[in-house]
Amino acid sequence: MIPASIALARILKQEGTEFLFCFPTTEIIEAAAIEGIRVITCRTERTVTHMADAYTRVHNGKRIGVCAVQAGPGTESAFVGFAQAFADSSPILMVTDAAKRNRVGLPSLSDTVGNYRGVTKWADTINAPDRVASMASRAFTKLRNGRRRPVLLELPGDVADEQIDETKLRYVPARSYASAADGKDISRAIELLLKARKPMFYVGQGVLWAEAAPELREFAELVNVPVMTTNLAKSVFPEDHALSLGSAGAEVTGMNDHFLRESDLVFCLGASLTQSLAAIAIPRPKTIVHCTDDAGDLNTEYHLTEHAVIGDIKLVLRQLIDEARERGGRPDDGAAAEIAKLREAWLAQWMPKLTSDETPIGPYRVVWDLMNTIDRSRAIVTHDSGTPRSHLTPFYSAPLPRTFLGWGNAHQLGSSLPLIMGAKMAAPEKLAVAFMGDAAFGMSAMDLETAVRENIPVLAIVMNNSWMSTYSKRIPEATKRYKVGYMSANYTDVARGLGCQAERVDRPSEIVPALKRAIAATENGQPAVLEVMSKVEYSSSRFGATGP
Ligand SMILES: Cc1ncc(C[n+]2csc(CCOP(=O)(O)OP(=O)(O)O)c2C)c(N)n1
Ligand SMILES: [Mg+2]
Repeated sequence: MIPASIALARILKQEGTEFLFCFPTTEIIEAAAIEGIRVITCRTERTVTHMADAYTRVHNGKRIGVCAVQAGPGTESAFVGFAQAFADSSPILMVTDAAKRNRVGLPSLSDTVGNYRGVTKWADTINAPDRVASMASRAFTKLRNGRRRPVLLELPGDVADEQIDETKLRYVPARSYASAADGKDISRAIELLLKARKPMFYVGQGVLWAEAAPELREFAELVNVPVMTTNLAKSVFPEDHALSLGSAGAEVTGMNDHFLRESDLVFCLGASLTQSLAAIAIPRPKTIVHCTDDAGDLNTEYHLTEHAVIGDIKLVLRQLIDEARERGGRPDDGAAAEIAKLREAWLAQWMPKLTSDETPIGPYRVVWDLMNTIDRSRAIVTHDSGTPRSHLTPFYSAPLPRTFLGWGNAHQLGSSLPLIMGAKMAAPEKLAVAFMGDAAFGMSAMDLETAVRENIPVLAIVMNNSWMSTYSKRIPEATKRYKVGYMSANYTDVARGLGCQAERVDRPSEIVPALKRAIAATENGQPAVLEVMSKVEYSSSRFGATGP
């Protein structure tokens, strides 16, 4: 006989759980430790959920990030991370406790399941020990199939302690299933593509989750169509490829702006077409072909979608390739040459900022130096909210899938540090970099201590402009009278106090050497912080016609 909590921990192991991201306490923490799952304690529940989120993303959902916090204060504090994982469609699992059976429904207790309904695909209570296996199976089936979204399971303390017969505990890990599309829909999609005057691909993160980057590339090259990705999908198509238009969220590359305006057909692959800071709106009128695995995405942001293809995007891409090849592909209409010219003109316009020697240091110079110093094919780089996202995402060129972590339909300030920590847990061999502002740092920096304690050697680049520059223009009176948005500290001292290697740089010439020392520290197992004394930089690569 074994307690129900041990049974659940064994099931988690069968589902491939290596780590339990947690803040004490709830019964599954002790059970997981007994069963040999490494338990990682963070400083806040928000970090717990963000780490699980990025861990899942980097594994493309093949391994699920699992977290555990206490019901009540813990689940209320973890809500932030769930809201973000839900908005970005990232499947994570939370296991928490709940009221004992003889106290269910009392008004003093928080209704976790009720509160989490809006940020989970499924939230429920394991209310009897013999339901552990069936409810865990249902949870992992939902996490691995259909729309990817978080799940919460409550394991109340009294249920957790009840004994079950382990010989009767049979568990088969949940797998995912994929269906191809209707052949008629594929034919029509290719017909529209082949007769378009100037088509473009609008690629969403579904292609990343389906691990369909090779098929995407094959299709783009076969039909000679330029490829735009959303920020969430950034890195799924090599951004140094001749057909790459780069990414487009709130900020847009010059190439994307041009094609979004000029194209007659926007052919969407693995995108929900949600408009947000992480995914740009499509200017209308325009013909839209929408390939998604979720029919619920259709005619949501855009009504009058011309045509849709419903199916798993990896299988759909293969069907599209076969159909297009049968029809002889699509001739080269000079798209690559046009993109090259547009890229050159756009970069020429930004090069003075990207290579600026000014002080305080301009953020674009940091982006440029970072890009040209690190081995981007062996890194994962992510941005925070605010102007760091604006400065980094359009210009950073990501060469391989998941070398960049775009996020942010809910764009929680301060997420980049816990996200990059979770990413590093999933891919310890990669250099893991978060690019963040000073206000963002204030929201999550205490978890650098977690990074030090748990040996998660990430690098945080903190742009210290002593300001929430994002909003300073919108609150001039509040700023003048009450200094709203102004904040100042020595973050290098803070980071050193938490056990990191840390340096503050004032001059542009110091960036690269300091970056190299920080990277060396991470390679020796120590988390690092590079604090850049930076100017407030308002300009960003936004365009009226295609901006949010
Ligand atoms: C939790 C949360 N609260 C508020 C916001 C709104 N917000 C977005 S950016 C920002 C200020 C960012 O300041 P900082 O990190 O210093 O970056 P900067 O814009 O100065 O480069 C705020 C308050 C948010 N995204 N998340
Ligand atoms: Mg700032």
